[in-house]
Amino acid sequence: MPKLIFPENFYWGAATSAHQVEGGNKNDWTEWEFKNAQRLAKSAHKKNWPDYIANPTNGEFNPLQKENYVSGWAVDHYNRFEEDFEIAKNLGHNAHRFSIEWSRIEPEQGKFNEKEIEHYRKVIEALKNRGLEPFVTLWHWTNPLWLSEIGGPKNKKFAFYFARYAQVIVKNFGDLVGFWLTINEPTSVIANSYFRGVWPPQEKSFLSVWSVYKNLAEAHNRTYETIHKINKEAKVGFANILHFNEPYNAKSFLDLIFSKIFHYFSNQKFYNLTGGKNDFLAVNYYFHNKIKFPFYIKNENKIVSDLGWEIYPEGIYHILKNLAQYKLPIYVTENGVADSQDFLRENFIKEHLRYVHKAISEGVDVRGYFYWSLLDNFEWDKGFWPRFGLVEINYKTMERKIRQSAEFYAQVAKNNYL
Ligand code: IFM
Repeated sequence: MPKLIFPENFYWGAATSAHQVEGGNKNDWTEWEFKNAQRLAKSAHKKNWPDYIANPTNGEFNPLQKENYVSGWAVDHYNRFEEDFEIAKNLGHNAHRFSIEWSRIEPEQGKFNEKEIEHYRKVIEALKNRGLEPFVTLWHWTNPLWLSEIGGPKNKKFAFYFARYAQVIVKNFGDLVGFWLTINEPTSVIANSYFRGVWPPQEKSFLSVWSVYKNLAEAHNRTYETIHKINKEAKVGFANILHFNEPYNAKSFLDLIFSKIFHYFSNQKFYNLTGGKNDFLAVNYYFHNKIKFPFYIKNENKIVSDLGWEIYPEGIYHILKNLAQYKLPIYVTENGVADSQDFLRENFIKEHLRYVHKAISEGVDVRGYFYWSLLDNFEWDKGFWPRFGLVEINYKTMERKIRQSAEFYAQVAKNNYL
């Protein structure tokens, strides 16, 4: 393969989110985990798990244990962020995406915790001191308890509360942060929390779906203005999970129509609601869907992750090509694989980057790539067993071990070529 050189000043990094790595949080997810861990472990018994997942050799979390489903101390990143950023720096990263935990900053409505603000200042400084550009997410799904008690993102005043919290953050860190992501993957929350009813607050309601689309978009739009009032130079966007959707049978009218409807709701609608208030586009890419009427998503690929997710690197190319129409800089803010054995990860990264490069070579303005995730972490309702990290975590000792695929990615990042 010829050398694939990436643009100058390309950002190479990895991403995390507060609830998944910090540990010691107290929010709507932690409450839900305590109430649902037993049920989740019980329903895992209905599945046939490969031995390496049901009985991991290190004796750590498996899907059949209820402890797997409680985030608890997560990977103790709250206390070990310096160590983790040192690893990222040594792996050649020059950027890092992380999120601020709203429930720490505003544990009671309208009362902002100076100590936690100070904590995140240290986090941001720790990145900057190591030459890592911070990409800061303001909402990666978790809500303070006072907010979830009044409906979370369903509450009509959600946008007001969110912009108020964002203002506090940006006033404090506006001098240090150039890239802000308001909302992470709005459609993941809409689909899983309000349509399929599998995440808190486990609703299945079209009315809720509708109001959450509206309120999250309004939260983004208000916050876009708020951030720019404080810092004109700041770049603001939201992280959109984009699926590459195709009809299962291209000749079937119904498959075609349904794939277009699915595409609209999963990829397009939220963007339209933000009405151009984006300084860049942030793409999280994981899925290729073949849509078969009635709404059946067929996954045919033989190579799948530990979570059974299809690996389809070409999809990222089609998505990036499609985004070129908006004429905005693009960052891939998540792309990763659950692979506890580290069998697939190197090739996963290589192939996705090959397609990112193809898009760039055809004129698409992609300026960065963030692997999901820097560390193994708490994968929401699946718990700890899926392992996405470049760095393996021993959950008993919290020891960090760099995976071989991380060394491969480090070479790409250091060389700026594949
Ligand atoms: O772990 C999640 C992350 O929080 C959001 N994007 C997808 C990842 C993998 O499921």
